[in-house]
Amino acid sequence: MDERYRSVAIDAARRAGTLLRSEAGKHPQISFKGSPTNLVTHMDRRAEALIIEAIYAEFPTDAILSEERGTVGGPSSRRWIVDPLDGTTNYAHGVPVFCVSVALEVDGQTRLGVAYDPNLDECFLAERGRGAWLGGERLAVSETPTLGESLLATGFPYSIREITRNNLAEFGAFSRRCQGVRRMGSAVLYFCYVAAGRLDGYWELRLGPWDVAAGALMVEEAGGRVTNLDGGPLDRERPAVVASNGRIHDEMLRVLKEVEAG
Ligand code: 2AM
Ligand code: CA
Repeated sequence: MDERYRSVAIDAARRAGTLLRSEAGKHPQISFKGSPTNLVTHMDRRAEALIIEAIYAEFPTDAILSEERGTVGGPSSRRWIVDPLDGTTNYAHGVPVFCVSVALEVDGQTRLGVAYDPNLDECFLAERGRGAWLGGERLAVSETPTLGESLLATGFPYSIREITRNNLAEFGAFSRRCQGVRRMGSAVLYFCYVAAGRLDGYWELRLGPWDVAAGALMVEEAGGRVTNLDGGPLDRERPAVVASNGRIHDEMLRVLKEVEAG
């Protein structure tokens, strides 16, 4: 991947994250996207504008898919996928667990992923075929061999109040079988933590493409495995995901199957 793509992605994610952090805790203006649990703040939009402008300044003919604006520009073989603020609910409540995610797809394949956590000043980078990195350190998934010894994470869909398959049964089943299930509120950071070996696995039933693009590459490049709930490839538009160190993956899939079967 050309050096320029990497530096634009890192620079845009870092600048947006720094902006978010500098405004954090200052009573954000909150509005709702279709349901009372799906929040957006004016800061999601300010961070998004900064990233889109940074990409367009360098690559004016590229397409961009970003969470709040949808698709802009293109068509082009290059598509940037942006979540300007992953962890909006945390942000709106003043909890310092959120990040910025920028990925680049070429001909439908993710090539580059950056996730920046401004609270810990951690910038995660993955490039297809070149590994996943945190600063100068190459990331590798954990070697935890069994579900019983593992630490997992998950999240719940915004439609939790309306739908029956809302992940609460799965949450219970995994909680009884592993060392703990964390629920931090940022999908992108879960992927990064699986890549870094901090978590052994992560699953979630309903995400957007911007929650997954950079993170899934991060886990794969760190030697882990990312699939849908059946063990197959991700649905790119409406992904349901299981991401793990690989070793506990089949056990995780089996638990999901058992819960689905009732
Ligand atoms: P967000 O903060 O960018 O909205 C919570 O488990 C995590 O999953 C957050 O990263 C949140 O992203 C995302 N998320 C939760 N429900 C979602 C849904 N229905 N569609 C897309 N992303 C979702
Ligand atoms: Ca978001």
